[in-house]
Amino acid sequence: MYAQMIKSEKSNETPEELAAFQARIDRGERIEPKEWMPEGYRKTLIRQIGQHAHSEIVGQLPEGNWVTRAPTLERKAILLAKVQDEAGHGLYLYSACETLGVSRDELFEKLHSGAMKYSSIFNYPTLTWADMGAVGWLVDGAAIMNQVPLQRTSYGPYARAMIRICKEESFHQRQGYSVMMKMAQGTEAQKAMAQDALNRFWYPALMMFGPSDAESVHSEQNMAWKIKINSNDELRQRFVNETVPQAHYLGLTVPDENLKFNEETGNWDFSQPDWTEFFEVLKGNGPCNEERLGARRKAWDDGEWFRDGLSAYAEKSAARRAAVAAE
Ligand code: BYC
Repeated sequence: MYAQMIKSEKSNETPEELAAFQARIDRGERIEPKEWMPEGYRKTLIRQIGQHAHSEIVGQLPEGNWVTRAPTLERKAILLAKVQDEAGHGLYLYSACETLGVSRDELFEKLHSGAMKYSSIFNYPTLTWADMGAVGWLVDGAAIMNQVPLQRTSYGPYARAMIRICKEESFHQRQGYSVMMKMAQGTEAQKAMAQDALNRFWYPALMMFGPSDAESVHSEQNMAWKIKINSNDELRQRFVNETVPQAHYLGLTVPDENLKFNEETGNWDFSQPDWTEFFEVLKGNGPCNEERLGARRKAWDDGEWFRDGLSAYAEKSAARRAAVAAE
């Protein structure tokens, strides 16, 4: 019903309404679900929040891969908690997305058909235990860099979901760094595994921030609407500045020959990732795209009996309540 309400307002967008909406954003006001919003704002939020929710759910897969093979009971318990947190993040974000008039079933259908994306990073494999360290340290580290500013995003439900998500992501980043520390201070073989994980995850982590500002399609409008607070390149640079000293502290080498501290700018100069590879991954041609989507489609199909059971129970209960009310 809410979706219909929004759609019926869509054709009547006037320049005055759009200007008034922009003025609210510029004053730093939060936009809440039942308030008027331009159709473009609603659509881009569904795209970004939906993609983010899918990333959390698909992001469980590469880590779930290591739950049964964690080296100690303690590491296993920590990893399990982290993977469960990701499911929770997905649920907050799907709920935030639903307030925009799209159903969860529609979002899943779009994920399964390939019409909606999830973060490129999850199309890379996790080959060794050290990858659990690299994912926590670099992938969650990049996610936090992107998501902390999103706590101030203009759409209320998204901004509020981000507050809790960011707290949990900090724990995830710490657990990753702790795994890396243990490996980096271990035997030569363990240190080599940690270095190998850094080598494989460094550039895919840089890709998480999206294409360069010059190639970004949505940045300008999304920044004007405060759906996005910082540009892709800005956040990527911040991530490199924070992460390089952490790699040095571990005694590991960032796999970039051009990495150099720039005294003038105060930033680390670094090499760009291979953007051709990035766009290929987005098109579905990454190393694990098929496996990841296959796992999600299978989970959906395998869960059909359970969803049917829930709906049948809900229908029966509603009918019983109606019968009681009619007596
Ligand atoms: N992967 O105009 P642009 C996590 C697409 S992980 C896939 O710059 P925008 C987690 C983009 O969608 C992180 N696609 O886009 C961590 C657009 O294509 P469409 C999840 C990407 O939206 C550990 C096109 O490229 N976080 O949470 O302004 C464990 C042009 O890009 C990527 C979020 O999603 C990518 N890396 O900026 C578990 C944060 N980059 O849609 C989970 C919220 C770009 O027009 N999202 N594209 O077909 C954002 O902040 C922004 O959406 C992005 C991209 C910075 C990602």
